[in-house]
Amino acid sequence: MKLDHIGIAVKNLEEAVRFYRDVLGLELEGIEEVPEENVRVAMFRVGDSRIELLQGTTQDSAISKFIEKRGEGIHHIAVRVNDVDRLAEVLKNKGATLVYERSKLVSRGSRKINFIHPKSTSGVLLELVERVSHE
Ligand code: CMX
Repeated sequence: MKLDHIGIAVKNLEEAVRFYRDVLGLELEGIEEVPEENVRVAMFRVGDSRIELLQGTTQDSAISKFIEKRGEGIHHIAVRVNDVDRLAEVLKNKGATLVYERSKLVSRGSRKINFIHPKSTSGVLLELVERVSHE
């Protein structure tokens, strides 16, 4: 596993981008909407890893609910894996609670994701990300 990114829940993406890009000086890779997860995200490169800012686009989005309960802040840590479905099966067999029964294909098919519930990980939502190659 490699650290893919750290996800930060924000109320206002544009405002947060101004801080991370213009004040901190991080390189903005892009801003995109991820409708499968009801979020808009901004991705910044930090060395070999990234920081992802997420704003919910609906009231029932996981990000909106998180901010309502806990305020802005670190929402998840994402690790890159080779085969998210196979790993999810292995982890389930070892007693971990996965959030999705099946992984989700997001960002126009470029990423397959699933999450390990914070109750399995001592309180941290852990995202598993497989980068899908279309070669
Ligand atoms: N980190 C740590 N703990 C969290 C958490 C988070 N992100 N979200 C919820 N929790 C905790 C709550 O504090 C609560 O703890 P207590 O029981 O001790 O109070 C417990 O988990 C249950 O909280 P909840 O508000 O009832 O939350 P839900 O069970 O409704 O939802 C979760 C939690 C993880 C299943 C939901 O957020 C989810 O489905 N997440 C996966 C999808 C997602 O996060 N998408 C956004 C990111 C998309 C992307 O990266 O592209």
